[in-house]
Amino acid sequence: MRIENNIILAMDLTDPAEALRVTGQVIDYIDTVKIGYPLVLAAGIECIQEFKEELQCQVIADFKVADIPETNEKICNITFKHGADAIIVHGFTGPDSIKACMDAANKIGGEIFLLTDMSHPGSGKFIGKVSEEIAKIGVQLGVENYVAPATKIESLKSIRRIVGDDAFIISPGVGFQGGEAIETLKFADAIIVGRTIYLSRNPRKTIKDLIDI
Ligand code: 3DU
Repeated sequence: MRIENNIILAMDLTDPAEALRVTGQVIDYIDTVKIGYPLVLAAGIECIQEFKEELQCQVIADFKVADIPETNEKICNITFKHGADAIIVHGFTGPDSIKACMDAANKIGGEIFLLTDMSHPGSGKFIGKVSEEIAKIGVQLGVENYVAPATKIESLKSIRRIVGDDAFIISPGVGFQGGEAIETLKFADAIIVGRTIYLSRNPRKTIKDLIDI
């Protein structure tokens, strides 16, 4: 996936009109928006298509899919049918659950991002302990896209080592969660930034400053 200026906007505002308005303010700097449960549960899954049509952007659906293979397949099918270009999938559920998402994506020409580790402090308790194994399973299955945390550079670095330079890594946690863009982009292909942009008094300036660093 090609991502303009290596920045993905995580649009987690829950007022649909406000979400579109704020994204519209920065859309000439970016071409990819991550939409997850906060906005989709507030606005309905149709908001994916609305963003794509109104803003001409790519949409990554952050649904952190984590169920049995049969249910994962259904979730992916519905998400892609509603226009998502890619979907984020948990890896801890194991290879069969991941594979079901890959198959659904391949059928429709969509992409999956495999979530290997998370950025919040509590992630060290469980997922952080198996993140390398998750990345290895991704490599075995032929997954091309990964999510790894900007707040844990050592984890991000080791996931890059495992998945290789040809894999595509996107990284959340820059800004509000404490991650730094420059350091993160040494190992990730794009950063995911939410509150720093959408809660800014001047989202255009904030995103421009991020691009210019
Ligand atoms: O902290 P921010 O507001 O910049 O938003 C980060 C986004 O990335 C947000 O949508 C969150 O749900 C998502 N995310 C993480 O922050 C950390 C992860 O490990 C995975 C996803």
